Order: sequence, then C-alpha cells, then structure tokens
Amino acid sequence: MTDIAELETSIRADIEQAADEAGLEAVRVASLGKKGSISDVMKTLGKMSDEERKVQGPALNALKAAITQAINDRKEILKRAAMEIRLASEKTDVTLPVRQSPSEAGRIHPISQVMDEITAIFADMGFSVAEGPEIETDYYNFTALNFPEGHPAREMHDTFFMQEDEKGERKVLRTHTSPVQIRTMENQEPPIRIIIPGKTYRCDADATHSPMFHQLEGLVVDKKSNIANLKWVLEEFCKSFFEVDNVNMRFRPSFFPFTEPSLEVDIQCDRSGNEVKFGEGTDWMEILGCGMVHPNVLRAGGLDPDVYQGFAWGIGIDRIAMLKYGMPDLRAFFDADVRWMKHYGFRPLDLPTLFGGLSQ
Ligand code: 2NM
Repeated sequence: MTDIAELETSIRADIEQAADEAGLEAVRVASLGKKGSISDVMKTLGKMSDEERKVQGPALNALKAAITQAINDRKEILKRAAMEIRLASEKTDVTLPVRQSPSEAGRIHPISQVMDEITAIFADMGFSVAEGPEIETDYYNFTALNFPEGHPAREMHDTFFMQEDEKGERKVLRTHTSPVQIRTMENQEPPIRIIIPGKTYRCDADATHSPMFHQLEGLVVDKKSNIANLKWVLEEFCKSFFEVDNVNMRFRPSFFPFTEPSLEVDIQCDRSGNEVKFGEGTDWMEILGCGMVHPNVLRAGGLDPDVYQGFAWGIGIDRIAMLKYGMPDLRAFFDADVRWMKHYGFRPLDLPTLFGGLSQ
C-alpha cells in the first residue's frame, strides 16, 4: 500500500522543480492524469476492506485537491515569471521613426497626375469624364469623324491595324479619343459636357513621339454653343493648369476633318530662362487644337446640326506634362525606372484639387 504522505511529498517536490508551464503540465499528467500516480492509488480502493476505504478514500480526495491547488499556485508563479522575462526582453523604443508604408513609398506617374489635375479643372466647370474602347472600328475612329474613305488624313494618323476578324473587318488601335465623343452623342441627349482622357496609338517613335501616348479631348454640345464659349473654357483651363493669373492665347486657323472652323491654340511664354514661363515673354507655344464640331460629325452622333452645335478640343497630355514639370525626355515616361519615378512622381495622398492647389 502506498503511503499517501510519501506520495504527496514526492509530487510536491516535482511541482517545485517544474521550470516552466510545460514541465508543470507533465507533472499534472503524471499525478492527476488517467494513468497518473494518484489515479493508480485510486484504482486500489475497490480491493480494500470497508474500514480501510473509509480512511483512504477521503485521504486520497484530499490529496487530489491539495495537489490541484499546488499545481495552480505554481502555474501562477511560472506565468508571472515568463511575463517578467518577456517584458524585460521586448522593449519598444517609441521614439524610433515609423517605417514608411507601401502607400507612402509609391509614386503617382506624372501622366496620371496631369490627368487628375485636368480632370479636377474641368469637373469644376461641370464636365464629366467619358471613356471608351482602345480597340476601335474604322467607323468610329475615322468615318463617323468625317474622314472620307481614302482621305490622306487616314494615312497621316499612322494607324495600327489589327488582324482581320472572321467578318473581314479590320479593327484599329484608336488614333485619338474622338470615337468616345461619337459614342457619347449616340447615347446621351445634349447638353453634353464631357472630357475624355485616355491612351491613343500611332505608329511613330522618336525623342518626342511614343507609339502609345495620351490625349485629353473635350466636347460640348448644346443649342447655342459657340466659339466664344470655347475660347473662355480653354482660357480658364490654361490659367488653372499652368497656375498663373493671366495667359495670352493666340488662335490660328487650321484644319481637322472633324471640326469646321478648326483652330490651333498657342500660348504666350518666355523661354529665355531655364524653364518656360507662361503669361509673359514674347515666344508662342502651340498647346492644343480645337474647333466647332463639323455638321457631319453631329449627324454621325445622331444629332440634328440644325438644332445642335458643339465645340471640341484635343490636348496631348504627355507634352504638357513635360512642359509643366520640366521633364526633358518623353521616352523616360515609359521606362518604368524606379529612380525616375522617385524623382518625378507625385505623392499618392496629395490629390490635386482646385482649392488645395493642383500641384502643391
Ligand atoms: C482635336 C482638335 C480639334 C475633336 C473633335 C471631336 C469631335 F468628335 F467631337 F468631333 N473630338 N475631338 C478635336 C477637335 C480634337 O485634337 C487635336
């Protein structure tokens, strides 16, 4: 027969010697567990005489309770000791600078920045943004825009043609965003006030041309839209975009198939210093093309030219981005060079707004 007092002394010694919670758990299993030393003695109760059981039964229950208590007490001590060690080793220096988050490290490409700036300016004038496909039909890219079949202007656009499809149709990469204007006229009753920023494609590549480039076109159609409105819109745009109080603009006659009359717009500038300054000087710089929408284009858009008239314009985003932010080489725009982006890119959380300053 096991001496209960002896058993208790031995288990208590094991409890005291347990160095951590895992060791203590092993002691608990070895004593109170199903196959533990106390359970082993419990199993002998059945074979005892009634008198013996009356003494040993309560004594064993008391032992169980005492050991459970001793284990819990020791557990508390070990837990606290473990916490003390963690607290001592896991010191945080709250004066260290915070590590830069990915959203802080990223940069907005100057083209995206300029598109956002221009969108903010025109949104303020009540324009909305329209978008459309970059792979277009010949009809939307040329025919509906009053480029006659076989007209040299079609060739002038250096069009990228897709393979013929099963219907024998050859789609094109849009050479301008103007197809979106036709699609909008087809789907929306005037008054129409839209801008269309997006990618455009022409087979041309040198220091100032990339086969993929960005345009932003605008369209206004209403019953009485006129050249005076057009000039006001463009002047407001130039002042906001170049962040100057005054610009001198020069409108020269030009030709586009989709507008009549067609005009090219120059703004006065000073190129004597390192950078171009607008609103002063004696030089002129061409920045956009515009005109009154040709009656054939309105008709193609499903509008009656005897009821509606409109004006439209187109700006090359890449070139005015280079101008505004002093980037000398267009090709670097599309190199995806992280160092270039770090230098010329914009902070993602500094969104351009008219009230906060477009470019800060
Ligand atoms: C330009 C210049 C002049 C233009 C015309 C149209 C449309 F579809 F409404 F007729 N959209 N864009 C336009 C007019 C574009 O880019 C230099």
